[in-house]
Amino acid sequence: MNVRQETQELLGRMGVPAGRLSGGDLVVRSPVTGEKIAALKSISAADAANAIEAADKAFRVWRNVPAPKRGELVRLLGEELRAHKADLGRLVSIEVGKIPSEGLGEVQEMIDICDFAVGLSRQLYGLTIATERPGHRMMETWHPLGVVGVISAFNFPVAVWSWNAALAFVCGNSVVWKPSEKTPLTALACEAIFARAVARFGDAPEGLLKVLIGDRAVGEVLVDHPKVPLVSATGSTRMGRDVGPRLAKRFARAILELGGNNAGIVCPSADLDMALRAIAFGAMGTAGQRCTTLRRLFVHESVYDQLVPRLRKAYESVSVGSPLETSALVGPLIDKAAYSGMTRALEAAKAEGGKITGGARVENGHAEAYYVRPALVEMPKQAGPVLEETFAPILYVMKYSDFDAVLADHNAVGAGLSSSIFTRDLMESERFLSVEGSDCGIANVNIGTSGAEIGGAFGGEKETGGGRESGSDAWKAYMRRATNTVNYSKALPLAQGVSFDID
Ligand code: UN1
Repeated sequence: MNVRQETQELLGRMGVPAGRLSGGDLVVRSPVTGEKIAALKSISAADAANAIEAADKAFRVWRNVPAPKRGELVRLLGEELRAHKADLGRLVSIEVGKIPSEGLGEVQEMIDICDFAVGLSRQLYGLTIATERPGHRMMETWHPLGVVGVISAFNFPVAVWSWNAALAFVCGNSVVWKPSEKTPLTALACEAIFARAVARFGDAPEGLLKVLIGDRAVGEVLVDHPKVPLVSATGSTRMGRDVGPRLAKRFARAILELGGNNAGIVCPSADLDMALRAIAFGAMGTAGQRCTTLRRLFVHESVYDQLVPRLRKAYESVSVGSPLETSALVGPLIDKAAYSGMTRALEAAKAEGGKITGGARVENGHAEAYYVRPALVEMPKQAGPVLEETFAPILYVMKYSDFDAVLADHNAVGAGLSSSIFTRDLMESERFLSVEGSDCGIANVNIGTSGAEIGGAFGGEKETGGGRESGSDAWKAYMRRATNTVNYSKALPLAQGVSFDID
């Protein structure tokens, strides 16, 4: 099987010419085999700034297009994604190493957000508000914002872009996208697919979407550019600590979607068959490389000995292998650095008394591909690496006896993205969802931490960054709100009863 050739064919079918794939400085490898599949040219800082200027020009035209008409462009984007779902899903598998159903699932998530955004394009509502003054009317108007910068991570290389872009476009904005340097090919594919939608739409301004291929320096141009009023950045907490203050310094808005250290609690009344399946997908799916991956599991002492041996068995038997050639459930890690991070965390866990099942590297005949068996680590307590996010398939399991104590442990980490509880006891589930319960942006009952639908707002608290993307009213972050007070009377009453009468 020739991965490089297949990559070229897939990209060709989606509209990316082969000439763009070679001769550049940015080497792209497939984690499936470790082989080089492209070498793209990085954009210079000056050209990145020019791209932002072009996107700003496009914004000034696009903002005047009625929102439902803007929705039509996103509807066409959804159609093009449907038409190219198989190819783009396969390319996600090649570039990220996702198993086929997850590669396709990622594209489905893009289609779903397009559908959502089309409906939203007729629902960008503001309030009307009772005023204290006679003959006056007060209302809110939501206006387009400007150029929306999107910085995306390797693990959801296209879906996260689409959550931002689909909303940004219907909200009247243009988009400048800096994809992860580990996954620029899927970004080029999206650029080409979007260009098809634009061609069918007819009169969209040039520059509505700009893709900046390059490394951190290119991302910095986007973060620091005065014509970018909002940057939505997905990645590590370390990245967010850099990006957040830079945006704050110039009073730009940030949507930060950073690390997660997501936990599940299995209570005495839990349906253990269901919990087992949810835990397996949450912890081992996507080779542990979702920001919503289940990383910590608290199991009540009364069910620990029923559940954990079954989990161990699942870890021992899960299939690990090439997502392109086998039906394995666990594909490769993204690169060597991810593998080293996993090894380091497992060593640290061992030093803290952790008992490890799995975790070894799986040879697959490619020296530069990093396949591992997912690791289940039974820990005596929550300490050391359990408190950190390691972007790899490691699940730390701990025993608990007291519900209040486990809620405290649940929340005693830096990140606050996703969480779940398995219980049939209403008081436990409601307490978990209450203000004293999970402190995360996502709190679930009897389903796992990962695999959220686009209809809800996606994001988390604390070191996860506080941003919300995708559904619900997340669109409001992509627009600016004006409060309008209109006087249709002949008098000029001042608010709060103030008098200021000039002759
Ligand atoms: C991410 O890992 O950055 O909820 C996003 C989920 C997916 C998105 C994950 N819908 O797992």
